[in-house]
Amino acid sequence: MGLLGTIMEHPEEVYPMLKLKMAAARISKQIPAEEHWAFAYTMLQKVSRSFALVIQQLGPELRNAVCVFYLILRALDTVEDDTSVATEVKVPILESFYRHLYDLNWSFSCGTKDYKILMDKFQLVQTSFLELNKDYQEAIEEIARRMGAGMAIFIQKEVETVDDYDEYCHYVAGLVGLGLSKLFYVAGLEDLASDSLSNSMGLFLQKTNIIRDYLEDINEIPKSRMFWPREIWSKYANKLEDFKYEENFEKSVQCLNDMVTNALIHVKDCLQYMALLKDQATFRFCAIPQVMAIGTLALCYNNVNVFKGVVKMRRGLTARVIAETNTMKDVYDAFYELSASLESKIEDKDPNSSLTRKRVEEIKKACTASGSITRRGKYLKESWSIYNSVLVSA
Ligand code: IN0
Repeated sequence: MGLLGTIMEHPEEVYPMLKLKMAAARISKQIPAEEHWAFAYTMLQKVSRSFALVIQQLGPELRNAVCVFYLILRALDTVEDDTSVATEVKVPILESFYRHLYDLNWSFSCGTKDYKILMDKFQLVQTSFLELNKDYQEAIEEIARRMGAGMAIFIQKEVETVDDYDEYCHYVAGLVGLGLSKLFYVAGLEDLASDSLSNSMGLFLQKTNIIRDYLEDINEIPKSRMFWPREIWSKYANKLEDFKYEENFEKSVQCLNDMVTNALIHVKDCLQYMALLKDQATFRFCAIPQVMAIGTLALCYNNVNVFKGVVKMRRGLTARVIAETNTMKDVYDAFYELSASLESKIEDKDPNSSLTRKRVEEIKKACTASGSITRRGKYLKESWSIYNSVLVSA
């Protein structure tokens, strides 16, 4: 939707969108002078626009550590994702990646577009990494080591069971949660969160991405990479590809709803993790992606468009989440309303309807038990309607 469309149909999104645009413009002018830090912050903006903005709001020391951590994880991801690199080459690189962080002569060219630039100029990321305090370096190194080892395992193995699915998501996202909790602790801003809650934060985000990206991942060239566990999809089809064909859409949506119901398991832990945060900037940094995730799940639930294109929240809605997620009360409001919106889409004929209802009720209860919900209904106004989402054809 263009600006004119937003003004006409969602006027309440106009101010947050302008605010976001201005913040983005301000930040793009604040690029540091030194070449390696300039590269790090420019890359960050290229690979993740709205996330870059939230990172920029962290204090300077933590901001540098998180920026470097993010780019190192993106580099690992680029190696893992590049289907044109042979397994025999890829596995040892993933396993030894953490050691190369200290070796300025190391490089490995792969990926495409911005990710190829990231890999080709990785030396600049390493130079930034080497300027961080030792405690930050050690935390990042440990996560890169464990994640690389886990990715190497799953290069050679499919996601069969729900346990495999949780294990894969632990390596690529749960460990990010453990690493970030450690960085917040080292910065002196937060108590050290438990591994289990930190892990859940990552799992909830990653499962949401895996659900939303079904079509993009299945159509991946030269070879599709799939993360939906066989234990779930085999209840609805013989092959995972079958879901993209119109004649199977009824089963496709049932499987989708099963996957969403599985992701909802993590919400209670995520709320608990966020409730324990003390620093305002750290809180926003953690909470914004979480609110986006529950919004995306509500949007994807029972939505056949997941199998026809990429289902995304409107840009204006994203701008509102960024502007209006400031306190734990905002988070409870958002989770309450967005899970209620998901609940309104549950149909009795869905094979998992009672389980989905039970999980949504638990989330709503966790939100109201906090006693801080006052403006109930805010998200249910027509303006927050998640149905007017963007459907980008894949
Ligand atoms: C992230 C996470 C992230 C942020 C804050 C706290 C976290 C706690 C535990 C685990 C992850 C946490 O957030 C980003 C969000 C992001 O990149 N959003 C994209 C939108 C999109 O659709 O991709 C954007 O462009 O804004 C995230 O998704 N991941 C991530 C990666 C590194 C770091 Cl340091 C933090 C990726 C993933 C796989 C979910 C962990």
